[in-house]
Amino acid sequence: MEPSGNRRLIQRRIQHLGAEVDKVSRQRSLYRQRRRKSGIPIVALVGYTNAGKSTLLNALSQANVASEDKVFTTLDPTTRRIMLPDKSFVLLSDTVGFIRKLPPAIVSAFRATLEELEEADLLLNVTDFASPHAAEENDAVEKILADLGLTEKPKITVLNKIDLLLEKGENWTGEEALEYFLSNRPEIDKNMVLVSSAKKWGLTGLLQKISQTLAYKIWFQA
Ligand SMILES: Nc1nc2c(ncn2[C@@H]2O[C@H](COP(=O)(O)OP(=O)(O)O)[C@@H](O)[C@H]2O)c(=O)[nH]1
Ligand SMILES: [Mg+2]
Repeated sequence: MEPSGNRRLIQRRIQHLGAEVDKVSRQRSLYRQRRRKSGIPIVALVGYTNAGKSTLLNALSQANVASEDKVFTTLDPTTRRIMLPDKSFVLLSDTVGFIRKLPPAIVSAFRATLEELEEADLLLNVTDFASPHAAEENDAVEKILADLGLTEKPKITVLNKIDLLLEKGENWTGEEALEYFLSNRPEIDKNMVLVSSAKKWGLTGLLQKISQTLAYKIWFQA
């Protein structure tokens, strides 16, 4: 194909993508309104792409009766209503994964979806703890959160995929695995929660932490 024809094709493709982004933005803004109206605290999953955000969302909602509530699942496919151990509810919302270098053309579309994070009451920063690049990935996530003006949001660091860091061949239970890390990895502080979304380890601890953090926030705002 001659260059000009190619260019036209690309332009049309860009226009089409632009229209798609507008449509998605409108849809998201509708979801956002409905979520706000519900008055339920919003917890948003953030993190590097592939960290396990969607797996965690599914693991938490599978183990949770509240998430079967059809009204909420049809409200927004990326948001689930979850019951905390104190029997209160939160809306848990998935987001697109962050990556280090975004092409400028993608940034604006990406930002539009991330604007939703502004309304979140709490961020769960999901990290692939088994990744050899965990530190760089976390820096990239922190930088994007700073760019979005979200450094002041309450945040829990979720260290995911701990199952991949264990000796293979041994049959670990979730409790044994958590105990092992807490006694062998002094860098893990009390604002971090260890989980394996794949094995469903540490989920109750995470829900308790969410509950505590939200209670603390409400207490200080009152
Ligand atoms: N071994 C293991 N794999 C996991 C865990 N959590 C997620 N994964 C895998 O990591 C990959 C990325 O997960 P996904 O949830 O799509 O990541 P997202 O991009 O953050 O939404 C998938 O292949 C998951 O099955 C975990 O706790 N352990
Ligand atoms: Mg995902």
